[in-house]
Amino acid sequence: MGFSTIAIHAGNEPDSATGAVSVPIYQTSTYAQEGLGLHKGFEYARTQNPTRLALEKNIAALEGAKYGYAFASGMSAIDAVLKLVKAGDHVICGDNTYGGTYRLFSKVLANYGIEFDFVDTSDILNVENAFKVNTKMVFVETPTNPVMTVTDLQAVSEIAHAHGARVVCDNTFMSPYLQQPMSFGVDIVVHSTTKYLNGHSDSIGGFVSLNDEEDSEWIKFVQNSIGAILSPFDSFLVLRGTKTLAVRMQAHDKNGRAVANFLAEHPNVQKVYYPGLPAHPQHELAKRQQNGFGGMVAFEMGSLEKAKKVLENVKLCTLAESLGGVESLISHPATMTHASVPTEKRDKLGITDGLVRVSVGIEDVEDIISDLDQALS
Ligand code: P1T
Repeated sequence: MGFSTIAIHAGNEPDSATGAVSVPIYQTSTYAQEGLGLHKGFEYARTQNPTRLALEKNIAALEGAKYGYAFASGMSAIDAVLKLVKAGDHVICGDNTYGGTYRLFSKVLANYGIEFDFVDTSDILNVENAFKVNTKMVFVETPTNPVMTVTDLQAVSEIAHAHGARVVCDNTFMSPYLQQPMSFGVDIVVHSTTKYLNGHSDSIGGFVSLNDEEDSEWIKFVQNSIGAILSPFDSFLVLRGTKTLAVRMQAHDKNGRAVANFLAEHPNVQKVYYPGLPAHPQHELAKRQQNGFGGMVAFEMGSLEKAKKVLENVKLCTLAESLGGVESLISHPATMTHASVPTEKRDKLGITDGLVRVSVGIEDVEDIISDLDQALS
């Protein structure tokens, strides 16, 4: 079956009680049991909820995975995946990830005896050289937030598997429509469903997809034990969102390319970060690995003052954190999404005070471009 058919139908069977075509919001905390140990597979809503279950089947199918679990946020999904490693284990992580991921790893999980090394995974030699005897996981984001560096998922998977380590890919920026990490050997895919999967900037959520049965049982156990579950209402919203994922991503991709090309030609813009541009260092890899380039674009203005002028003069684009919604958002990574990354590290990565990030929405692209144009000039 094709992607859109799966998006619309997987997990979306008519409701068994009423025939409702749209999966109902099962807003309940618990379920009546007919007798001791006699129930319909639902005991308590932290453990099981039919709306969440429908979404779990849906996104797992979109990622080509056997199992899927929905969490209260992207961060709680990532945290659950990191519960697959223990004190004394070593994790290799891309040096540019969402700032919150870096914060979770370096400021929280490092306190529990998990060792992290942050390397530029776009150069496979860095990954190879970072392995230690205790390396159990490689965590990559591709393209990265916000400088859009692309990592070769197949090469990383081959090296990691040769060392007996799992590969985790944060697929938030691409969505399963534009990138299928498991087809390159990735073991676990995580998402902030807050972004493209939900697509309407009205829900916070996260997702873990995987194929290994033992790891899947553990993630399910962690989901229930810690309880960072996605609510029934949010599950409904994301399930509704994924039905239009393909058409939205086509529109984000089209608009993203147009905005990146416009910015690349603009005299006031010093540099554009977008894998769809031939000048991008991993353009060829992105063409091979992705089914498009998406709607995330970052650009360098040269100074905080110039960046500020753009950020404060846009009218259609909204100055806000987050991404992946139908509306265009503009942000300043250094002080917003990546404020928790130390300044020297930010400078090294290119997350300068002059860097501006746009989540290109699906408005009419001429309107987005003319808004950026007037703000730039
Ligand atoms: O916000 P939350 O749903 O917890 O997701 C965290 C997260 C994980 N992974 C990536 C690649 C992300 O971009 C995010 C969240 N990012 C933003 C809020 C942002 O504006 O970049």
